[in-house]
Order: sequence, then structure tokens, then C-alpha cells
Amino acid sequence: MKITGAKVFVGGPGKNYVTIKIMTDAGIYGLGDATLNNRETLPAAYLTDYLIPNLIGKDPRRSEDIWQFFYRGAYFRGGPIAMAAIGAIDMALWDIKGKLAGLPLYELFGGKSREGAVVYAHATGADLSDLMDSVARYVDQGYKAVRVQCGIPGMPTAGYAVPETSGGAGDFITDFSGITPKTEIWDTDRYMRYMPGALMEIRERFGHELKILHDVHHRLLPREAAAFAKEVEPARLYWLEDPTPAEDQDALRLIRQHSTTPIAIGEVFNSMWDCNKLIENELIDFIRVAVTYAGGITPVKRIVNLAGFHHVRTGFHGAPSHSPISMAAQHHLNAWAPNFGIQEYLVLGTPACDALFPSEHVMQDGMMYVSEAPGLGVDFDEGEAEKYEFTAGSHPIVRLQDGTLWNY
Ligand code: CS2
Ligand code: MG
Repeated sequence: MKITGAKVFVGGPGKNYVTIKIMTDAGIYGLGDATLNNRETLPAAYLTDYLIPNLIGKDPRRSEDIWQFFYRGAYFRGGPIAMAAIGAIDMALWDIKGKLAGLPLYELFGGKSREGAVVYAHATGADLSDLMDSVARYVDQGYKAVRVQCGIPGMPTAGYAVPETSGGAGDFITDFSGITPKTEIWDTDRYMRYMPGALMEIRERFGHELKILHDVHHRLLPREAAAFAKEVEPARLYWLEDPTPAEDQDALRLIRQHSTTPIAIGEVFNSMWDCNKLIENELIDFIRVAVTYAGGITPVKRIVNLAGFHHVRTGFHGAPSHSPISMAAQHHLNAWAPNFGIQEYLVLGTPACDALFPSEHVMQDGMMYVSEAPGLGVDFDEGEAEKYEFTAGSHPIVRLQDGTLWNY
């Protein structure tokens, strides 16, 4: 069996997705997602210029050797661009494997460990009252878990992932449009004074059954993160995400030494080597890697297995940056992983997105039910794809009030 060709598409409804379709001489094709948020043309170029020419003629069933060929063989290893590109090929090869076997991917991993996987939604508000309304809407829809972000009174701009103005009644998605980044102003002291009380109010209003998550988005120093994690303990968070950038991983010890709040990290990691020490030293509770940026199903399964030995559960990244293809790969891993924790999930189910990526995965009452179709269980409509083209975007940048550049 041989790979006969591969095509790359960039674009999508309101969001650029990077999709690869790998064709074989058996008439079966596989799909992969290489979307790297706001840098989408780069993994597309890596695929087109370097990886695809080396794929043609290879046996698609040898997904392990192909992964090693692209990872070890490149000499310069890792990084989000290369790993997103390798990850997309790996997903597509697993998709082909599942279709050949006539089985949904979770069966090839070891079968189901659960019927449905708990997902969390993003509740957000310009102020606490709007945030409460947003949480209530998700609870009414049956969600069992929500991530909560709200504007901080007196902060010059709203804060991470919250609308600038009150009264919003829908899902809020950060505006990444334009090549020149927007600027947010951040004030750590105000955030640290306000947010613990707000989290406590949310817990009191919604009771103990709701899983409440909060994303600091890398904005605190290790000592501040330790103080914050300790102070929010009464709110009994399901997790505190990215309390401090995880580049200096020894700094994570400080949080552990001061608090039992569960810590979730990893959405910017690209390899096992970015997270193995955090896992082995049991400094985190949830590993947040994405199947895309972490290089595909092949390495992420290894990360999940290592995590399982150290009481670390999964909480794969599921921001709107991911197309339904990589989300499908995660749904299959979530159905299997013995140490599954939770899945981030944003309702992107617009008719346009569903038309581009027809899928049989079902979200109901805050639970994701994996498709029984062979392979990934998601398709890609090339005719629909012709409607879209690439539009450049950028992540906002963050500055402190005196102008110092800070972490988005
Ligand atoms: C966030 C992301 O989903 C999350 O937890 O941290 O939305 C993140 O801001 C984006 O993926 C950046 O591209
Ligand atoms: Mg995050």
C-alpha cells in the first residue's frame, strides 16, 4: 500500500484551518489538522515544501516509522510549526489505519474506558454579573464544567478572554483579526485582589457539583501564582490553568509547596520533553497538550501513558484554534485514556463549519460521545473549502501599566 498524493488547504468560516488530505492507492484517504493559531501559513509551508514530497510512495500503515522519519530525520527537532505539520500527517495516517481496519480509532487504542467524555465550556463576562449569567446559560444547557473569566474592576482593559463591554449575551471569542496585534493592559495586583473573591461567589451561587476552572494565561510570577493558588483553595477549583509560564519548570515547585489547588499546564508544549519533568515530579495535575502542536496521536499517546503513572490526568487543549479533525483525534483518545480528566470544548458548530467538516461526534448535555465510524469519524468537503481563503490574524500583546511588555 502506498501514499499517492497529499493536498493542503488553508482557510475556513471565520477562522483559518490548515487541513491535510492524504490519498492512497487503496482509495482510502486520511485527514489531519495542522492549524497553528495566527501562524497558519507556516505549518502549511512546512507540509508542502518538506514533508509531503517525502511522503509520496511511503506505506501509510507505517505511521510510527514515518513519525520518526520526520521528527528525528529533520535534525532540528520540535517547535510548534514543525510539530503541527508532523502532527497533521500522523492524524491522517491513523485515520487511514482506522478506515483500513474498519474500526473507530478508540478501538485501536484499547477500546472505550467510558461512554461519554466530560467537556468544559468558556463562560465569560465584562464583569462578575455578566459572567454569572454566562455560567448560568451553560449550566442550563447541561454543562457540568465551565471555565470562568471576568473583567477586573479598574483594570484599563478587560483582561484575558473577556469582552470589553457589559451586557453581552452570547459566546465570546477573542478578536485575533489583523496582522498588527491589539494591546491589552494588565494589572497583577488588581487581579490578585479581585479574582479569588469572584471565584468564591461563583462557587456559592452554583454549588459544589459544578466543576469550575480558571485560566490565568501565564500572567503571574511563580511567587504570585503560589499565593493565588493558596488563596483560591476555598473555591475548590477543578483546575487552575497556566498560573505562570512553564518555561522555568522548577518554579512550579513553589506552587505545590503552598497549595493543593489542581494545576493544569501544557497548551503551548510541543513534545514529551516539554512536559516529562513536570509529570515525573508530579508538579501538575492535568496535562493540556493538543494533538496538533504536540506532534500527533503517536507522541500524545506516550505522554498520556507517562502521565497515567504519575496521577496526572488529561485535559487536552480545545480552543477554537483546532479544527474538528484534531478535536476528533482527541475525542478518540478521551474515550480510551484510563487517566482522562476533561476536554475543553467550544461550540463552533455553525452550519458553515459543519458543512466543511461533516462529523458524527455528538455533544450532548456537556458530554462528548465519540463517533463509531471507522477512523477519525470526521470528513472534509473540498467543494466547501473553495469558499474560503487565508486571512492574517495575530494574538493580542499585553503590557503592564508602565508599558513593560508582559505575557499574553
Ligand atoms: C486558551 C487559548 O483555550 C485556552 O485555554 O489559553 O484560548 C489560547 O489563548 C489560544 O489557543 C491562543 O491561540
Ligand atoms: Mg489556556
